[in-house]
Amino acid sequence: MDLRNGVELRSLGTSPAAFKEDLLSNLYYRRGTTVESASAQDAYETLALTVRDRLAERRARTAAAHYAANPRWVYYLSAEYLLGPQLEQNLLYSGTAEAARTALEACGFAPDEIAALDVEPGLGNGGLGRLAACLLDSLATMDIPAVGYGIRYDLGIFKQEFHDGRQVERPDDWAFQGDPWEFPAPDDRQVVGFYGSTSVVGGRTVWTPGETVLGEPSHLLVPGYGTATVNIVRLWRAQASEASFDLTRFAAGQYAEAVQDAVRAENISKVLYPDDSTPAGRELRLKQQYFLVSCSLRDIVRRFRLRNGDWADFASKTAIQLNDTHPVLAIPELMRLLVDEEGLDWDHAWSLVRRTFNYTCHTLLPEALETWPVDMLGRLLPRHLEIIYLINAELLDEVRARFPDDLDRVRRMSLIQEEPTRQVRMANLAVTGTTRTNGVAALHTQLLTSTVLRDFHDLWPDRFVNVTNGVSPRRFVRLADPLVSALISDGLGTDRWLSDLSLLSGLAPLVADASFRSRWRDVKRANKAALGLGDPAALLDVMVKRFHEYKRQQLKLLHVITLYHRILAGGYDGVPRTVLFGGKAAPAYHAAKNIIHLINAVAARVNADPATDGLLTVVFPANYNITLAERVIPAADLSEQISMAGKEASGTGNMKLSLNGALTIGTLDGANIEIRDRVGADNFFLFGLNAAEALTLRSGDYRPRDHYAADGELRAALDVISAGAFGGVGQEVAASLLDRDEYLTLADYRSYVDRQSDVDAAWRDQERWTTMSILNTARTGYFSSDRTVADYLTHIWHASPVRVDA
Ligand code: F58
Repeated sequence: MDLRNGVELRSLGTSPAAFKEDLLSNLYYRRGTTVESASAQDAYETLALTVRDRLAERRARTAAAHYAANPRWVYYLSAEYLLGPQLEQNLLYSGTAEAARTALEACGFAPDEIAALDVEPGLGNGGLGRLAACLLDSLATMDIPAVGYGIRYDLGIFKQEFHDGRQVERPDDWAFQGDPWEFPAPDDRQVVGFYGSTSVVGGRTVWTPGETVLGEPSHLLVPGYGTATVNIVRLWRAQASEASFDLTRFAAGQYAEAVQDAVRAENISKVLYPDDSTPAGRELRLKQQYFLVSCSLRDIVRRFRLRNGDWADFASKTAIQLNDTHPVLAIPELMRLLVDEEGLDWDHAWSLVRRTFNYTCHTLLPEALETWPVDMLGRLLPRHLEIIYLINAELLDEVRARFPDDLDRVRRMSLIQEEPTRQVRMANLAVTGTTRTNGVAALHTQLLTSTVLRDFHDLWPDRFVNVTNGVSPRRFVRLADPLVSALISDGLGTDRWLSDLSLLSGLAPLVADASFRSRWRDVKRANKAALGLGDPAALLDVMVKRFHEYKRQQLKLLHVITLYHRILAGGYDGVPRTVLFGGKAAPAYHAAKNIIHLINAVAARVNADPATDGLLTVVFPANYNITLAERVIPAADLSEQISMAGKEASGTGNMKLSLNGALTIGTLDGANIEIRDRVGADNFFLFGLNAAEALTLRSGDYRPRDHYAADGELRAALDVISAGAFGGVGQEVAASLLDRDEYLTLADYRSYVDRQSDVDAAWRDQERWTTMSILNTARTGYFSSDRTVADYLTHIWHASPVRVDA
């Protein structure tokens, strides 16, 4: 295939000399400067361009190969992507890391200083957004034709600062200098409607929006590892249409009024919502969701039409994954496009819609299941509400036919909640309008089908499947931990494990090799030293994740205070520890912010007390993000996965840490169960109630004060907090634990603290610990996102790879 219209283009070399030549040429022609006068920013941007060009060439070949194949596409719709820093990834995937370093040094630039200018696009809150990024990485690595669709927020997840120990949120203006990785695609812009009214013209419903906004796309490259495939993630940014600028008002000197409509339009993609598990009743968020869905579906249809003419083929060419309920308006939107705009009959359209979409659920918290006020949705999207009512009528007919006389079931399953206020239930719509609904870990799927989505499971058991989460071994082992990666490759005699993580099992026999164990220990030690927090000889005990009461950072803190008390009492027999916390709390989540504040207060006290010297240090670096995760995870010895059983859908930090050789202390929750099954009960510190026990306790007469009364160490820890030793915030936290303890922290305290003594015992025997650590890595190859994608392909997407010639 001739991609270059007969023109012989120079191929972009990856040797240091070729790289340097292009670097200098780009500096000159694209930045208009020279080595002598270039700033660090010039050097960074030029480096980015030089790397990007090499991937752009692969991208062009990928697009051509995909066009020729006319395959079934996988489209991932997600309101969030936590992509992580792009430079290091693109250097690795383009095979130019070494050449770039050599070339930069030859030009007199400091590679590390330049790499530090790479800003991560923080377009997500946490696990859900990072999972989306890992799946895109694996789709490209596995040569699956795929596009990720999302929103190009001007402001990503807020930057966290601590002021007197309190979390303060600062805007994350991540692209303030322009993002060198971004490819604008203005030709593919879309017009999105809101508000207005519907009418019937010639038998077809017509929606006449009252307001329109432009969606401007740009994309980032998503290279595969060890393959020529480069996919894209296309992000939409809201732009005011020309008509929204009011020239009459401007002429009259009303400058603010002249642009107010334009400002309102552009607010749609202004900021990522930082809420965690609280349904945001904000119209702007609903607008964001529809904006994403409307732009993306029109783009998908445009792409379908490039090679296909018959709507009957749409579902066989298109698999759209809905990442949680945020893009679920895609279901009524595709119905609208097919029925109102394309003139398909309802039943044909519904069959295509159902065969196109699938839905991933990421929660078990009933309060996190999205609902939207019927009034608001009907005002913003009048036609979509009509369509939702039509879908609901068919759903409820089916429920009544299957379960006659079960009125309560009909009420529960309806897409519309009636009491106490009328709301559209997005999860119900998602299950109804898709072929498959998946949970993200075995326990999660089992609990989904037996609790929150039980009625739907009764009606359509075959719609439900489990797809356990996974993480990218490229990002979270190779890039995060180059030292352990080199050791693994050395031990296995190959680096093929990077695209076939099951090969890690070959490390297991090496636990018998004393020199391998000693090198493993040295790597861990070096990673801790590089992190620079606490003594590298101490056990690094890590709890990194969003702050939420169900995740129980407060339990970890009670343990810290207990250790502190033991030290003060003299005769402390635990091992030296550095306890590291990392994570953000939603700005409006008062209780979670209190816990952050309290941790900082305890850390200040513990660290300032000479009694703890060499025994206990508490660190809490601010602004945990992918960049920081890549430094913390390879250094960790102990991974804290201590949520109340039955609450964490899966977790992915648990996988990243175990894969990097940290041992887990955890409950039987989420994917912890599957991790423990694989690494073996002897290599995992289990504690606490299981999901069934937790449920029973919570639904009975749970009395946290009984635990307080019965356990001297727990009492002592809560007493100092209650007494205000760490400020008023501690009193609030203690009161909430003693009076409610919604997440059974006190019930699990003794089991947790005792299990931590087993951790100490294991750590004291460094040979034993190292063996356990290596076995964690050797046995967790299953948690590669490549395996996750393989599962989605088999059970849900049914799409095949398209190879791009190297
Ligand atoms: C997480 N959800 C789950 N939500 O909590 C975690 O167990 C799971 O491993 C992960 O998804 C991936 O499946 C999560 O991260 C969010 O970030 C919400 C996004 C929308 C706003 C509210 C928070």
